[in-house]
Amino acid sequence: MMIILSILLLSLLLSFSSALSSSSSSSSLKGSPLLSPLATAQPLPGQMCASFASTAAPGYFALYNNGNGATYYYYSIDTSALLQYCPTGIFSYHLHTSWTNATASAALDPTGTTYCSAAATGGHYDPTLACSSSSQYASSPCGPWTTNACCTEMGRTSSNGYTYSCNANAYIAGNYSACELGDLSGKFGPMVSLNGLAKSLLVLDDVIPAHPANFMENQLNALKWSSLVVHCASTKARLLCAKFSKSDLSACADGFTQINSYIAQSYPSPSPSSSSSSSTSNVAYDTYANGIVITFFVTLIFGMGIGAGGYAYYKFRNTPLSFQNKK
Ligand SMILES: [Cu+2]
Repeated sequence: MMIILSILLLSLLLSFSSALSSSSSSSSLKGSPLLSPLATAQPLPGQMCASFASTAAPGYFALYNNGNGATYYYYSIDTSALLQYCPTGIFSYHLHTSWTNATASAALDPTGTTYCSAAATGGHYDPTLACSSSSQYASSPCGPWTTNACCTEMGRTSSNGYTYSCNANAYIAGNYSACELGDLSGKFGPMVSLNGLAKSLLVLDDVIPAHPANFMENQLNALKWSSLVVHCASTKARLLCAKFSKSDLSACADGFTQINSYIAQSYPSPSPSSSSSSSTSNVAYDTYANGIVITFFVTLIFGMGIGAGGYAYYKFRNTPLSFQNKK
């Protein structure tokens, strides 16, 4: 009997030591890949930045596509140099289809005829044919049509009784198809200059954004999106423009911090992609993993106890009565 108890005790000790080593190794394996994107400042695949740092209206427009269908925007632009050209201080802004400037990545263009012109930055990115008068397809054919503009062929022109009705209230309420994908001020409301600064009051959370696969840097072709153009809302004059970049993100660092903070607060559950996981979700993962390990070994020890009891009972039943009486 003493030999059996010694073997049981030894096996219990071995299972405890393996429990400790496996739980510590599992938590380190869980922790490191989830924490590494937070520890290093590597650009995330969906991050893009339109930097106005080189212009008289310095600032940035940060864009982050999370790869799961949502895109977030955050901007901050010193608008004091724009007010002389747009005294209302109210600006519209859009994703445009082109960026053909070889010498500049951004420009303040008071006449709107050089860097930000239609020839240089194209029209609004509009693959769903919402067709404002500034749509890329307001003047270009598409699909099977080769002569007339696509919006004309679709009957989406004012002369045909069509009204472009995109506005922020309707967009938030779910009327997504009313807006061109690139009409960001239509979706979220205009940029407003306060004391010479136009800044996001909130991170803008776009559920029907421009597709990242249709982004192309330095694009000459009018089918994709490449740039951000800021207009005076009352005159539509193209005052400020910049190309988006995937590689030069430094000007947008504060914007990405704001966006990451918003995502962590608004969507705290762990994401399938490790890139947007927060430290809170790591704690949840590790607690969950440790819970499984502890439950497993408690069950194992309980099962071994029942087994040992059953074996002792079996031995007792099968021991001759004469031996039992001697003990
Ligand atoms: Cu525009």
